[in-house]
Amino acid sequence: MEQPWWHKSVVYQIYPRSFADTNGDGFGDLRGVIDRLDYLAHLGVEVLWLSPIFKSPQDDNGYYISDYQDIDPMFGTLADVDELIAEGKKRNIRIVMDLVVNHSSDEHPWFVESRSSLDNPKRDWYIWRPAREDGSLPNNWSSFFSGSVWEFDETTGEYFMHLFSKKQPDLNWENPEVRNAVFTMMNWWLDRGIAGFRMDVINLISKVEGLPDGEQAPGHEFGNGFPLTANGPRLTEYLREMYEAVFAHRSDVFLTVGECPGIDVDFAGVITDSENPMLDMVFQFEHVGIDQGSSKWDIVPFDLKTLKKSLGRWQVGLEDRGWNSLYWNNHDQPRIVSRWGNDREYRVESAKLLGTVLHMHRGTPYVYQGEELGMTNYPFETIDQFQDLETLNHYKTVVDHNGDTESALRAYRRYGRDNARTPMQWDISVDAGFSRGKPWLAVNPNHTEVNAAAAIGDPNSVFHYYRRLIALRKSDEVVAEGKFTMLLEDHPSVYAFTRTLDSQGLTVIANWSDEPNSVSLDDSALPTDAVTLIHNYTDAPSASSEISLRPWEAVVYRWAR
Ligand code: TEU
Ligand code: CA
Repeated sequence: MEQPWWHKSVVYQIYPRSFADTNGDGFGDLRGVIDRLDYLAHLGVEVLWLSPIFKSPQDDNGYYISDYQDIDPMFGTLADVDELIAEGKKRNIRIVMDLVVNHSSDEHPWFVESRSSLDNPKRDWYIWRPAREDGSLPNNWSSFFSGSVWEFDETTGEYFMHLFSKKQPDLNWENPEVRNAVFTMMNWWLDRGIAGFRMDVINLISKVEGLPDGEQAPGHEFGNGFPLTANGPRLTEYLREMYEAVFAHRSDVFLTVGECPGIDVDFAGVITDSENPMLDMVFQFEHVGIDQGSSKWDIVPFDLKTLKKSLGRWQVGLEDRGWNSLYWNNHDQPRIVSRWGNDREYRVESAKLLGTVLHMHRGTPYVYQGEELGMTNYPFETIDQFQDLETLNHYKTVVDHNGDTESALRAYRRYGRDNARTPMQWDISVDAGFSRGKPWLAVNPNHTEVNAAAAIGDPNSVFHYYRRLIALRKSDEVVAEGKFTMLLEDHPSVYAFTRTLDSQGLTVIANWSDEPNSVSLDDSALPTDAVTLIHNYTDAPSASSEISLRPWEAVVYRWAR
């Protein structure tokens, strides 16, 4: 059977606000993306996922849309999008849009109408409930961004639901008019020439029946509705309906990826099963939660064995059915080389190791802007340096409850989303060539060392290493399709696995550590006549039963039997 094109492609995520600013207002724009297409083509990526560029009051930086069929003036115009699509096509780069339809902005005309009266025809387009009989909130769920999911609206005396901020009211997918409006809008975009959608929190669109209270930990003001309402009862029905209404009758040029926090591997297999099409792949969060506790701000030490267990289970679980996205970074996660690598002495080596491990898995890899340069977390110190509403809302609740602001700050420095959102580092000039105005968020001072111009000029840079990884997926069938087998599961600091396809095989060995390590592998895991395919030091250890690895050394061998 012929495999879909995106088995061999790498997706590059652009956070347009922070990518390249061409008019000096301090915000990146579409013209900036168009100007950098040659850079992206040089890297070898074939799909660009743009974080939302639609009209938005920008409360959650665009994840909060007031017109799905227009572009926010901050980013440009529809004509710019058309030009981006056309210029992309010339370079074999497809454009994928971010579809944010679990919720809209509270300034979307749909919501403005919905809140205007109890009998407005759009009333039922959102999730409205009266207070409970005792006057309490309709249920006890907490929002992702602190506080209750319910916001009281004076006009009609009822509450509306918002799983995220109160400016992000949830759409009521139970209403077929809502679904039709969304599908019509999706078709409009595809007809315009975009190549698919990344679907924001798509597994939250079907809410649990009756909206029952969630479990409430002692001393907590709210309960946790998330496990109840993620992957809800009508999700597969809605996704099938979407597939039929939008994708079924188009030729195979698009890509659909569902952002699905809290999904498990079996259900991911169901919704990405090509026999019963819904989505092409999921973007799941299990592996990026392993160093966080019950809240994302609880710091848990990183444990490589836990990471192997998680990624390994997803590799095996989707072996026969379904498909997964592979990523370390996005606009919501801290920079991977700071999180799980060593962003000081071994920044380059560990960034390459992380790229090797990820790109040699089975699935579709995602590169988040700047990851290909080994960009690091920002040296945040004080709360006024942060801009993300998630961080600021959380800080406010800590202060209101006389909590420990120092430990909260420690968590924001480590996991805060602003780490991923500092401007792209293009060159050594002031503000890294991102903007000639004042950037909306400070540029990392290390841009004098870590920047695209320097990386392109250095054949040993992280950039050129990523180029080679991306090219390998295209040229090597085993990278794209091979079966995954974990090796050395219990080793605390070496990540190793094989990929096999018929008589061909790859062996990946990565020393995830500041210390040297040596491992022994038998002939079935690594034949001694294997040759090196890619490695992150200038020379590589030759294949043998005993391999010694330097700090953060990663090597991939190729062999045939
Ligand atoms: O994120 C949804 C999501 O999975 C959250 O748990 C996310 O990890 C959040 O950042 C918590 O730290 C999506 C978008 O990627 C995010 O940027 C938006 O803020 C959110 O939806 C609401 O649209
Ligand atoms: Ca701009």
